[in-house]
Amino acid sequence: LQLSPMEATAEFVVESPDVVYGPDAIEAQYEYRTTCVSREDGFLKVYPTSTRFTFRTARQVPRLGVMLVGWGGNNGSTLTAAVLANRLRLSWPTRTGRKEANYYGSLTQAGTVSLGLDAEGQEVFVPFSALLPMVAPDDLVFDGWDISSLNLAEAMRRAQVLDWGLQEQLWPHLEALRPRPSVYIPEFIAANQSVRADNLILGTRAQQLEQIRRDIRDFRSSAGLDKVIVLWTANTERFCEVIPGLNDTAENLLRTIQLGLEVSPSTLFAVASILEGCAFLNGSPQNTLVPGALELARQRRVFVGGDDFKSGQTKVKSVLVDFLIGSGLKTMSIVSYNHLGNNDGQNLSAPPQFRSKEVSKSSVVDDMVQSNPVLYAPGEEPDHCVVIKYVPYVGDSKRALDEYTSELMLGGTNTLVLHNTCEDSLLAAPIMLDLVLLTELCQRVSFCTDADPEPQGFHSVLSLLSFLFKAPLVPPGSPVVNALFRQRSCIENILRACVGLPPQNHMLLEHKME
Ligand code: NAI
Ligand code: DG6
Repeated sequence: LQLSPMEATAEFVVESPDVVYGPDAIEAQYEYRTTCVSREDGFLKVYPTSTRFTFRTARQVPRLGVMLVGWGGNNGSTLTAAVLANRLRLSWPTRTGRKEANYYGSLTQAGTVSLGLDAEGQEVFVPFSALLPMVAPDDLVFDGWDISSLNLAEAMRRAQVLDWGLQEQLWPHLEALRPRPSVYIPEFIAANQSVRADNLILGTRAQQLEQIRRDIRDFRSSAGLDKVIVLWTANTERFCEVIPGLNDTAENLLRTIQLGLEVSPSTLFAVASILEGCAFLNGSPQNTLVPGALELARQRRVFVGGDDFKSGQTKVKSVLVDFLIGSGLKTMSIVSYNHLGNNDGQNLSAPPQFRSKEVSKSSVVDDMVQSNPVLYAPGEEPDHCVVIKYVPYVGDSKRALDEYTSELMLGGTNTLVLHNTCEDSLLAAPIMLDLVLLTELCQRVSFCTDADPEPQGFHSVLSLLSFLFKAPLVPPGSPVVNALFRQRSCIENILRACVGLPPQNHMLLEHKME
């Protein structure tokens, strides 16, 4: 039997004097080579630079708990079901044959990286998850909150995402899981959501904050966890106004909560998580992480990430427009229609919630346009239109139709039309998984440079997660990258750096010589 390189081995060690595998940590010396550009006398001067980093990655993988806000929604119930189905190695009959549980759609679980060339000059691939010690998704422990009291089995049935044969097997395992009561402030989500709001934390904003914090502590201790990560996958809220004195600084935001002034439920959850030292990730488009929340995260050295899972249409857009503009074609119009019939679609049928989604879906080509001053004059950008309609019959099976029109040379026009149909939650769930696994890994990485030997972690705004978000949050002053494969390379190359491997350069010079 001829084993492919991937089948033969998934584990590897880096044999280098720059990499030390200690009992507690992997330590790698790494030369970060980049360039610095300066504008001098109307001329661009480019200076190659090099900085020596030491990366340290703790090897001990913790027992990790994940708390989902919106646990009983389509994404929340689907992710929980997916992990259980994998843990239990479930299979079930469908009209096209038996299916087995897997983690398709997850970068860490189903993606691979090339380690280099073997003696025959062929690339050797390993699973992404083999790059560094990561929590195994089957070992995750779930808990969470929902304004709807249905248990997770009933929530799975309401979502109508999974095949019946799988639902039946999962039912007894999910039935015992019941979302904790949550914070419902009707003006932040669509009025059509009020019918499911029967599981609520009452009291003042300050009391609600304290209850969420108690919930996190209770989960951590009752499940015997080392760490908890909180992920917002509840309904899209309307944007909240950023107002000086209200939510612009950590101090003002905490005072606002104490005084019971306006704060969104998602921001309350973010503040509670940060105060409990738990990373908080925002899977919806609204501006949960207001400046005050970002400052609090920085003060407490807690990771935050957002916004809005990048799952389907936007993911394709961040590849396609990169391809078009990267190839020198001038994209002039992008029109994206969606229709879907799940509860997310119903909530988005209200204008303020749609507006949040429209903003995050529309921002995703900015970096590609700005990267090409040959094609676009300053301030010039393609027309970009986003439409979302609620069509109950199609349920979670979202339809996305896109039209891209670009200018070719000599007055030509190129129009591309795409139609994508898929279960929205089956795209989102593996992304949620990657978010928590990568965030947890980043919590175990520290680094220092020769110039600054004091070990530090990544910035509290974890922009390494950009691959997984439509509107990536980045530290102040940092460029926002939307192009999908630049985002993927960022994750891959930083993880490679942690084991002393050079960035993936795709040059394959070995094969370009006689
Ligand atoms: P869903 O509507 O099925 O689930 C949301 C859940 O949140 C519901 O069970 C609802 O009762 C609950 N909820 C609402 N307000 C809450 C609160 N304050 N506290 C606790 N629970 C609350 O929606 P779905 O499909 O699961 O999507 C969840 C979020 O993820 C939405 O904001 C959606 O826009 C976003 N998203 C979804 C993507 C996908 O592909 N499915 C991709 C990108 C973002
Ligand atoms: C309508 O587009 C509903 C939305 O919640 C999307 O399904 C979700 O944001 C996924 O969007 P995309 O563009 O990543 O497929």
